[in-house]
Amino acid sequence: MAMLSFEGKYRVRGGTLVGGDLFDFWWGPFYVGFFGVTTVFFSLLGTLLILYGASLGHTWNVWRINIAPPDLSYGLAFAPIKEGGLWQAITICAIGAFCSWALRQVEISRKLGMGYHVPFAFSVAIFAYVALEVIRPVLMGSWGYAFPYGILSHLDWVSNTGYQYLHFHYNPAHMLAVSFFFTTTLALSLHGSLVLSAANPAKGEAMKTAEHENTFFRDIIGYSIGTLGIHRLGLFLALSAGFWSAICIIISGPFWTAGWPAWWGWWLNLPIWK
Ligand code: 07D
Ligand code: 07D
Ligand code: U10
Repeated sequence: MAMLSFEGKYRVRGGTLVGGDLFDFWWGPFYVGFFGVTTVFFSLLGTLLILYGASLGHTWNVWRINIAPPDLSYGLAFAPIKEGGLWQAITICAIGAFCSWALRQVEISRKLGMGYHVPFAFSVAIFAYVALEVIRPVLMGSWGYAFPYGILSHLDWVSNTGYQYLHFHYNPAHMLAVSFFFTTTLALSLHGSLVLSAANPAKGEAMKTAEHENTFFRDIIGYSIGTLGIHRLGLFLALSAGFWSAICIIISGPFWTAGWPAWWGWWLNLPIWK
């Protein structure tokens, strides 16, 4: 079915979580819905606040614009707008916008009668963000532990935070997250190249089938995970990468305060070495 006639069929009312029929319409290609309105509201307000924050700073160089969280001395209190309060307001807008976006994905999935895999997946990214900006700072008792909004300044934060634990690569959850990120790209390159090799043949040649794809992997490694299975695996790998990232930063500080190399002391202390 062509895209346009399909849209004509499915663009009917229903499936909304909030607001009933009120925002149940499309604006050009975009579904609006209650959460489309809240997305627009939070992202517009957040962007305006970032621009206001930039205007208070020393530079309009986009790489160097920086909106920092409050000083550690404010703890978990609200700070004056020019001393981190702006960062707090932007963070509320960001969480509002990300959650609205996820709920808009839920409404569109419901309209289409599809599973909630996409909003679930996006929620893991939101979890990683909330881990950095809310969960860890709250556990450590100050908003000052969160990362600042700025292209280069947020990189400085990652580097500084990493070196506070001497050698962040020794964080076991960071190891898991990094390995899952690497495996995700491996899986996507295997899948992308396999599908193209079968489904996009040279001119004049017949398109190959899923059987060819199965057989390729059976021949080369003795096992094929199957056409549905590779998508399940891909989703699992990518979500695990995000999940272990969130864990690796939540445990740094609240649950482990020494350098990460020292964590591996448990290995040296195993009774079998005595
Ligand atoms: C390709 C989808 C499109 C999205 C894009 C990002 C903005 C920010 C705002 C100036 C894959 C749009 C960018 C809206 C502009 C202001 C105030 C997604 C794609 C193109 N980072 N990070 C980048 C964010 C964190 C780290 C680039 C966001 C953590 C490192 C971009 C967040 C840590 C490096 C960016 C966030 C961290 C980057 C490219 C939120 C650990 C790089 C991103 C909300 C996760 C790379 C100069 C990309 C770079 C980079 C955005 C959080 C580490 C500016 C929105 C604190 C080490 N990050 N980041 O392609 O070149 O994502 O930096 O959590 O090397 Mg970052
Ligand atoms: C947080 C982004 C969420 C985004 C959302 C959406 C918009 C809209 C609009 C485009 C999580 C935003 C959308 C704004 C845009 C339009 C229209 C994703 C988030 C909700 N590290 N490290 C990680 C590696 C080192 C350190 C994660 C590798 C050093 C610290 C990942 C190496 C030191 C932290 C990772 C390496 C160090 C991390 C990041 C190599 C520094 C974290 C991915 C090869 C000296 C961070 C939760 C991630 C983390 C993190 C990889 C090196 C420190 C596993 C491969 C040794 C402090 N590192 N790292 O989390 O876990 O994405 O954050 O050397 O905090 Mg690391
Ligand atoms: C996949 C796939 C597959 C496909 C695919 C894909 C995965 C099966 C079949 C998809 C993949 C791709 C297309 C590949 C490329 C993708 C990437 C590399 C990922 C990264 C993507 C990007 C960088 C693009 C990002 C773009 C975005 C997010 C779009 C930006 C959107 C907007 C600007 C509008 C959003 C719309 C909203 C929020 C709702 C609708 C509302 C409006 C349009 C505005 C109208 C507003 C109102 C009616 C409300 C009024 C507003 C109010 C009240 C607020 C006012 C507030 C004030 C303060 C004034 O597997 O194979 O193929 O294709």
